[in-house]
Amino acid sequence: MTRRTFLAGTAIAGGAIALGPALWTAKAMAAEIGDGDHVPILIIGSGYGGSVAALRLCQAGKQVAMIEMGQSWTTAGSDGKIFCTMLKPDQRSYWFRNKTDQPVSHFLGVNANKSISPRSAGVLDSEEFAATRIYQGRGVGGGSLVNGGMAPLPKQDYFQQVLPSVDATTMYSTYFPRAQAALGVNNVDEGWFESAKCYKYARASRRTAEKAGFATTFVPNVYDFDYMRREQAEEVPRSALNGEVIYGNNYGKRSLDKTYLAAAAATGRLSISPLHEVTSVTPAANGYSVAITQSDALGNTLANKTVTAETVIFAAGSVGTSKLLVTMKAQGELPNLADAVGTGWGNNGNVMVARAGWDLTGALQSTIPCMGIDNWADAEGPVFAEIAPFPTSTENGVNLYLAITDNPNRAQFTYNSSTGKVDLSWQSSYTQPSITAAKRVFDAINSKAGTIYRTDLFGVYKIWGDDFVYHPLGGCALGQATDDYGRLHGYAGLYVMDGSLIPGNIGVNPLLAITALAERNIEQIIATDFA
Ligand code: FAE
Repeated sequence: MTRRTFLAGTAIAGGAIALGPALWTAKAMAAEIGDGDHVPILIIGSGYGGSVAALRLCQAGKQVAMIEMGQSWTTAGSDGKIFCTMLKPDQRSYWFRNKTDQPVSHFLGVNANKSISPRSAGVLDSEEFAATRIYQGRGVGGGSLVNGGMAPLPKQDYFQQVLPSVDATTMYSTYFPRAQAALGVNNVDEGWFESAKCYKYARASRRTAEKAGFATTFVPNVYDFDYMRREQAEEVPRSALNGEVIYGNNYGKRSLDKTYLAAAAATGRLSISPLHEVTSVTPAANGYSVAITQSDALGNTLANKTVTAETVIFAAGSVGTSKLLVTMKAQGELPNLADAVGTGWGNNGNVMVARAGWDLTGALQSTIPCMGIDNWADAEGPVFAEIAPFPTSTENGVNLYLAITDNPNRAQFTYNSSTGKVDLSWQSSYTQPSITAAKRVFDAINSKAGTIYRTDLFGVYKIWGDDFVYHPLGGCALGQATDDYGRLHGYAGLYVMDGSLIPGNIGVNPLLAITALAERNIEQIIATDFA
């Protein structure tokens, strides 16, 4: 067994992290769906919502077929690694692009994007809409493959405000702890953090934030902090300390393929079909007819398949699920879907910004953030700002932040019959409330620290990274487009189970909330609809 397959074998049993062979997952992927198949349960997408549903249904004795448009990410490239680094992006990095589309697109005002070839099914998609780009993971494991792994608990009163029909007390006593255990959420050793070379950047940002009177907080993560400690001690191959994250981590990260999906596959009841994209779902005599296109990694169509399923769970993410459902409704395939389908989309108030500090931030930076500035209690502009790395492997003095704000603006997905695509009504000006709130924090920090905003990272003379999103949420809000557990109105057997259920904002990085909400919903659905 190679190191990678060993690491890939981290699995969960009854909530606790255990180790097991990755062969389980590999076997699940070998049993891909065939044209004409009839399956009891089909799940579209293998991110957080889909993986939770798959595990709990498999554990309840159900046979589950999971369909994923991205790759399985189990085969090493010519460099012996599954994923490429951020400093040396190649065809594994982006979803069908000739050039990288980095969130931090410039350095010293010069466009830092690089050519990549051939165009292929890379792990990170930056999907373009009229006024924003939405970053999403593509592959078995969805966003867990590319994200920073930050897993903070939402503030309970804000959670209750966003999802009033959900009993927050039970969420915080039962489903959040269940999700944390199953995801392998852990905390950085605070003593180690204080002297860790790789977190010099976080300590520098903490110092300036605290000088300006802002509180900072450690943020839990799914990356194995003990592994990171050993990376720094040069005992194990480096990942977070080798510029790996948004194009995948080769080691250390407990992505879904190593947790929920490995455990689901271990039941023997899960099949996963990678590089299969669902294009339509329509009612049929024995449930729903699902059209699927199978492609190779270069995008060539290998097969068009039609299968039937008694139950279909949409877990294609906020964008993927919304796109499918608004298209099916507009084309008259699922006409009885609620009018709320496609509405209420938000960007979790995301905006990025950087300061040119005086403090050294370190040549060695962990790509995995572990600290945030918490100014959420500011009624005039709540902000939770992740202290982000900027790992260029040289000292660059950049203090980078991803601010999450309480932006009230919402957009709608609509099917455009002339292009055959789905549009999103988000406008550039909608990000202004996020900038205004973030300025309250970073103007104060700059003023106290005698520093300035960097204007060279998001374009030429551009301060705010305000035209892209890491945290798409909503489009199929719980209690509006669905009932209070994700059942789609108008169609028995159709469910939604992903970030599209959360209407636009959750106040912190969303992976834990998406996972816990899915745990809550699938438990109820199994108890009532599959009894
Ligand atoms: P998601 O994980 O996106 O999974 C949906 C899956 O469905 C994907 O694998 C798609 O490829 C697949 N799919 C879509 N359409 C189809 C189709 N038609 N047919 C078949 N498959 C399809 O959905 N969140 C945090 O909480 N902490 C972080 O530190 C963090 N960092 C991030 C960094 C980056 C660069 C990015 C892009 C995101 C980050 N996020 C973070 C956001 C987080 O990953 C995201 O909210 C969740 O992954 C969303 O989970 P879902 O289950 O909704």
